[in-house]
Amino acid sequence: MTKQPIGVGMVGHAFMGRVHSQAWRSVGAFFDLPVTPVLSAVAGRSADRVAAAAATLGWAAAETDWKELIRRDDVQIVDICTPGDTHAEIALAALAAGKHVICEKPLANTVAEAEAMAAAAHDAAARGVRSMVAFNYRRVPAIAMARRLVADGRLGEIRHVRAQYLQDWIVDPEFPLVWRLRKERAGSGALGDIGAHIVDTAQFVLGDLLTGVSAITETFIGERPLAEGSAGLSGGAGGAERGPVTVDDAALFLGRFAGGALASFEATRFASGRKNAMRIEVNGSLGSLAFDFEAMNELSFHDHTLPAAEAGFRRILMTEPGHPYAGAWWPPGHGLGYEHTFTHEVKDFLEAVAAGEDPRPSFGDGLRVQRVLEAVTVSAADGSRWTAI
Ligand code: 4PW
Repeated sequence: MTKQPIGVGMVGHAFMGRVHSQAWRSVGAFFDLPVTPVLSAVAGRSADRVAAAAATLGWAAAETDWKELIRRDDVQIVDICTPGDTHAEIALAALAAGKHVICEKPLANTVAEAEAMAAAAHDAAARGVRSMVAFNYRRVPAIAMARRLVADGRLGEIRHVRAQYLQDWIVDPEFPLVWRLRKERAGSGALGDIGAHIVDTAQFVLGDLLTGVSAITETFIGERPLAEGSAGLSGGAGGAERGPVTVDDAALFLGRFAGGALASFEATRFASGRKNAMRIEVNGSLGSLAFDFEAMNELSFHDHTLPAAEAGFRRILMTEPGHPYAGAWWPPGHGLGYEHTFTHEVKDFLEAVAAGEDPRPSFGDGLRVQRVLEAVTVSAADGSRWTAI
């Protein structure tokens, strides 16, 4: 049976645009979807670069103005893969034009922008227009499994959450001042870029919300060489001139969940040797679980109801057909990678759009994360004062 095509238009074609393109291209080959995504057009500021990206990444057309992309009749979904300073304007315009929107994280650079986006998304949903914020780690099989174990009561009462996101790509003081290190583009540093992921992941796994935080943040390297056309995490050349780093290099905070769990969070780009260690450990009255993205196909689980002599953390390989998403891919033991989390994300998004349902995480979920980020910033600026969310 021929499936209804649905046109996608993507804004931005750097790191996130490349990984989203891969997801849109491959999702229909692995999941039996109610609709078929068509890679209609990609938008970018430079005509040469966006044309090259369209050819390489598989988009049928290229636009140099995202407003033109939104206007296209062959675009029903707008996928926002740009830095945070443009999210609100693009998302609001797309929703107003009746286009479904998937937007990279963090949802926005400020709470005010996120509020406007969540309100517009709420209104649009009443008109059948859907939106989602791209917290892709929810779609790691082990993270989805962790949520399932908590929801099924296998961990009992949740007492502790320990979440970390550790990277090391700016340890070198000569690493250039890329957009992720500039507040006017990124909103914040490690806090919004990677701290947002562990806040969302912890709230997702627990099915609970943070109610307050106490934080410290630090910028270890105050000045860096100005970037010369750098591509983000991979750096690129730095010029002779220097400029100020205007975001945090690291953000650490304590938090309290509504359900009573105590949490600690650590987001840093200065954990030398740690490349993309997105980790979470949850301890409950009946058991514990632990995950590290650097071994993303594994989930560790301790069943505290077993006799002490038999209990202890055991490693579960997340590649069985019964594990979330895993059955669509390879035979047991053959593992998934970073890119699959985005394929799962667009799969869930397309299914929700086709079913006329609101996908999660919603812009409202993104706003709640934004409020946590804001509370962390306020607390850190005020001697770690306890700050309610
Ligand atoms: O979303 C995050 C990015 O902005 C990712 O999870 C990792 O950190 C990879 O790049 C950055």
